[in-house]
Amino acid sequence: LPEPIGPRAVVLRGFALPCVEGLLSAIAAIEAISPFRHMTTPGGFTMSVALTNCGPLGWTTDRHGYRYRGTDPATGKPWPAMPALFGQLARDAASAAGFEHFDPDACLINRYVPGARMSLHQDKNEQDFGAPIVSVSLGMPAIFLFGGLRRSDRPLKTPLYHGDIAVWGAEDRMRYHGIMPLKDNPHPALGRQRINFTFRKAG
Ligand code: MD3
Ligand code: FE
Repeated sequence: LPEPIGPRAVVLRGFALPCVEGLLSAIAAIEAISPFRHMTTPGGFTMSVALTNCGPLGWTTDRHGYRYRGTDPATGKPWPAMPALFGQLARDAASAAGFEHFDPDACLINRYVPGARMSLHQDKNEQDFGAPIVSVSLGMPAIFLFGGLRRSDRPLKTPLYHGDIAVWGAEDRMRYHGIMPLKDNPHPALGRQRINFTFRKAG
């Protein structure tokens, strides 16, 4: 049952559970080509979250700024292809949230360990703000911060558990959002990590 957290933002509890094994083996194949790494922000900070990407475009950050690229700066090669299972799951989740024909060209994969966090930000490096964003959570639970259109708007807090999928679009697309520092609650299958992947239409 979709849990609305905004006019066009929902959490689909457990939506990814039937395909967790397939998702984990796909991530193992992706990280063998493009390993998780800690990128540097334009402000010179090293992110506590480690990331990689799959699909035609991958989100990156360095001293020069945030941007999507067709190649992995660490390897110089294209990002690994987006597995068919990923594309299908993203489309099915978007459709369940009322966004038909979602066709992502980017999948950012974030890995959190205890203490890692993501401070409040907007996702605005994509070309197409008309498309929704679909986010899949695996492993340790996290507290998601869901704010407003201004950084100063007090955020709502909602937990994201193993297997949950969140979908955001339309008037909720530009909301500030973030993840509270992860508590150390080891997950039975994934241990001391949380993996989140977000599907976007970036190009
Ligand atoms: C709400 N990741 O990578 S996913 C990110 O759990 C990011 O790793 C978080 O924010 C994570 O940019 C949160 C949920 C999410 C993604 C995009 C959104 C929520 C969003 C865009 C607009 C509003
Ligand atoms: Fe974000």
